Amino acid sequence: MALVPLALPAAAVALDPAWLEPPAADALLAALLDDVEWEVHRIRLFGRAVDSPRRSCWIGDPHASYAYSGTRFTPHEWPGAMLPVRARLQDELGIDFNSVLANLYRDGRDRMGWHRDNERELGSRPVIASLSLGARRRFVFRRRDEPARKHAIVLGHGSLLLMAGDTQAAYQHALPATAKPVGPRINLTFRRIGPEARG
Ligand SMILES: [Mn+2]
Repeated sequence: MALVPLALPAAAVALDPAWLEPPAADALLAALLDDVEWEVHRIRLFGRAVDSPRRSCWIGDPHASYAYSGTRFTPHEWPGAMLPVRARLQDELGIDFNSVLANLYRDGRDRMGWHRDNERELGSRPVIASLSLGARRRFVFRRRDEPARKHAIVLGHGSLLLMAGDTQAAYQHALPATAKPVGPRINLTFRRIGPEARG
């Protein structure tokens, strides 16, 4: 398969529904369920700190630290199972991703509300490569200047979603809860943290 651009005006989004073959995706999902230290992150919502409604882990090179709701996070070490994915992304996209926010949606109740991936360390036009493993879930975009119009896609096992250009500037995204009985989903969002965040 290959990355196919989505028709989202003012954004740069592309999807490869089968970036990883099912056996490779199965193996990576099983490894990461075991190997990642899944934590509850505190996030800011309307100015208040609340528990994020999913499990997460911040992973990256030692210098790729990250300020988040006033706290500076030192990244966890790369699990071995992620290294071939990082190398392949570098090879195919020419981007040296130095960090990953890994997210675990344990079942259909875990979710993420409307937000943008717009932390200052990412720069103004970040490239984010998002690999999905496990349960198929709906992922929704809405334009910030036209929030009533939503664009939903389905992110399945082994799919790769690329968000670049003005996607974060122009759109919010969300992963809604679902009442369907679904198993766990892991989402690896590869990012490049800029030098302004180092130190
Ligand atoms: Mn996000």
